[in-house]
Amino acid sequence: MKIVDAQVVVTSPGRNFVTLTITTDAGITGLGDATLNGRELAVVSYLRDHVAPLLVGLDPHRIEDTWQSLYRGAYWRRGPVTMAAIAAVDVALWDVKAKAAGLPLYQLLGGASRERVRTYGHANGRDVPELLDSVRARLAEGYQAVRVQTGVPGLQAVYGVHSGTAIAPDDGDARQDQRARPVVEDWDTAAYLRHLPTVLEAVRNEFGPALPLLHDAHHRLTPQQAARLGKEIERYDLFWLEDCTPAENQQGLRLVREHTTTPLAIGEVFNSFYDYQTLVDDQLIDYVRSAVTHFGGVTPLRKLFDYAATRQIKSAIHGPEDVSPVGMAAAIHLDLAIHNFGIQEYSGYTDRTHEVFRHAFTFDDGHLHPGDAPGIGVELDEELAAAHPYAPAYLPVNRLQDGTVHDW
Ligand code: CS2
Ligand code: MG
Repeated sequence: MKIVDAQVVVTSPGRNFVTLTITTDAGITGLGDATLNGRELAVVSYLRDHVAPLLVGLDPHRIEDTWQSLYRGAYWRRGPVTMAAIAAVDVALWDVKAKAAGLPLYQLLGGASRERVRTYGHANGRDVPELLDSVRARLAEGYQAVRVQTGVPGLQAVYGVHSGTAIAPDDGDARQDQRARPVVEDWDTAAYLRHLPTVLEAVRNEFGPALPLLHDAHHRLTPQQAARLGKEIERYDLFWLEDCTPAENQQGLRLVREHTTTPLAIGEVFNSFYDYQTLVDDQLIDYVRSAVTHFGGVTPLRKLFDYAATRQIKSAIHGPEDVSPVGMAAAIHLDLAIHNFGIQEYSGYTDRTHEVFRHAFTFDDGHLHPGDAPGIGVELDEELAAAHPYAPAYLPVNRLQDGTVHDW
C-alpha cells in the first residue's frame, strides 16, 4: 500500500478543528486530529507545507518509522505545533492500518482490557448554588465522576466558568469581537485559596462522600500554595487536584508531594515524555494527562503509559471540546486497551460537531466505548466541514488585579 494524498481540513462547527486526511492507493483513508486551540493555523501550515509532501509515496503500514523520521528528521524536536502535526499523521496511519486489518484500533493495541471507559464531566457555576445545579445536571446525564469549578467572590471571570474561548456560530457581533484579541480574565490566588475548601465542603454535603470529585487549578499556584491547598482539602477526598502548578518546573511538584496525599494529575500541556521524566521517575504525580493529539499520537502516548505503569501511575487523557472527535476516538481506543487506565475526560460536542464528524464511539451511563467499526471509527463529512469555516479564537489571558499577567 502507498500513500497517494494528504490533505488538511479546517472546520469550525462550534469551535476550530484541524483534521489530516491520508488517502492510499488501496482506497483506504485515515484521519488524524491536529487541533491546537488558539494556534490552529500554525499546525495547518506545518502539515501542509512541510509534512504532507513527505508522506506521498510512503507505505502507511510503517507507523513507527514514519513517526521517527518526522520527529528526528525535522532536527527541531518537540513543541506543541510539531507534536500536534506528528500526532495527526500517527493517528491517521493507525486508522489506515486498522481499517486494512478490518479491526477497530483497540484490537491492534492488545485488545480490550475493560468493558467500557469511565469518564468525568464538567460542572461549573458562578457560585455554589449554580455549581450544585450543574453537578445535578451532569449526574442526570449519566456521569459518575464530576470536575467542579466555581467563580471566586470578588473576581469577574474564572477558568471553567466563563471560557471566553468557544466560538458560538451565528452569534454575530460577539464572534467578530473575539477575532480581535483574547479575553482578559482576572485572578487573585489568596481569594481562591480561601474559597475552594468551602466549595468542596458544600459539594460533599450535598452529594455525599462517594462521588468521585475532581478539580482543576489550571497552573495558577506556586508549589508552596499548592502544597498548602492539597493538605487542606485532603478531608474532601478528591479524585485528583489537576495542574496545581505550572509543571514545567518538575522539581516544584516534590514540595507539593511531600506535604499532601491529595492525588495529583498533570500534563495536558506537555508534548513529550521528557516533560514528565522527573514526575514519573520520582512518582511525584498520580495521573498523566496528555492528549493523543498534543503528544505526538497513539505511538508515543502508549509508550508513556507503559512507562508510567511501572510507577503505578495511571492514564487520564485530556479530553476537552478542543480535541476533535478524531482525537477523542483515538483516545478511547487507547483507554480501552491499556491496563493502567485511570479515567477519561469527556465534555461532549455540539450537535454540529457530531454531524461533521460521524463517529462509532458511544457515550452511555457516564462511560465511553470506541465501537467496533474498523479503524478509529470516525468519518469526516467534508462538504459539511466546508460549510463551517475557520474563525479566529483565542484562549483567555489572565491578569492579577494590579494588571500583572498570570498563568491561565
Ligand atoms: C482543561 C482544558 O480540560 C481541561 O482540563 O484544562 O479545558 C483547557 O483549558 C483547554 O483544553 C485549553 O485549550
Ligand atoms: Mg485541565
